[in-house]
Amino acid sequence: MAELQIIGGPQSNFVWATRIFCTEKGVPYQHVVALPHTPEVDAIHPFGKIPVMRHGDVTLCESRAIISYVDRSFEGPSLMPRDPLAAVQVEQWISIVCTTIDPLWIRQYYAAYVLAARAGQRDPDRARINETIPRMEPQFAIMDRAVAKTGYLVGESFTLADAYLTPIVFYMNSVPESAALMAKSPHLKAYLDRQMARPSVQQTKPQNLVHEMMRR
Ligand SMILES: N[C@@H](CCC(=O)N[C@@H](CS)C(=O)NCC(=O)O)C(=O)O
Repeated sequence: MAELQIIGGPQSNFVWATRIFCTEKGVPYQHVVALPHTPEVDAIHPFGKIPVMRHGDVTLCESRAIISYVDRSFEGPSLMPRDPLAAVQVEQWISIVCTTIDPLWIRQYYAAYVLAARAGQRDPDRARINETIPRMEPQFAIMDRAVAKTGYLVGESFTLADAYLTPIVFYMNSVPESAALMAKSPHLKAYLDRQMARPSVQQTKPQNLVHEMMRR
């Protein structure tokens, strides 16, 4: 069978979620490091976003489609529950993470750190952070409650919804203002500690994180 390639920078939370999934499923893959809007990515994603995937003649973009392809094409455990209601609850949380959590926590807030690190600046855009944190605070309370009961988003075990949320929460714990929100969210902090202990999460954890770059 052709080699599966997952293409994208390891720091991307969507690339990380995809790699967590492949690792949990036990599917071998080559991780090809490429940034958004580079030729190998633009050849597959019409808007140049990562991750993208290549498997023989098959190319795909968008993490959820890539994960679905891998899940349907390879043997191995799925991160989707068999129970129909639990399965759609996983889809519901993936959608919330992608359409509500990621845009504010990562694209708006954490991006202030990413942009500063890329520009070689020691300090992130303070106005952007000050505007964003008050809007994140109620969302932290909601996500704290969401994982309070079982330590997972759905049911009592790790699902694809957790593969999507874990990288984001990891980044939130790594920079000061969101780490302060994490300190006020004990269930979310315990959730992070639990998921970070998983071998699939450890094996795929990116190096060269922006908060480390900015401390240099
Ligand atoms: N819905 C996409 C989101 C992918 C995404 O936003 N990736 C980011 C990196 S984490 C990216 O490529 N950003 C570049 C851009 O938006 O132009 C997916 O699930 O794959």
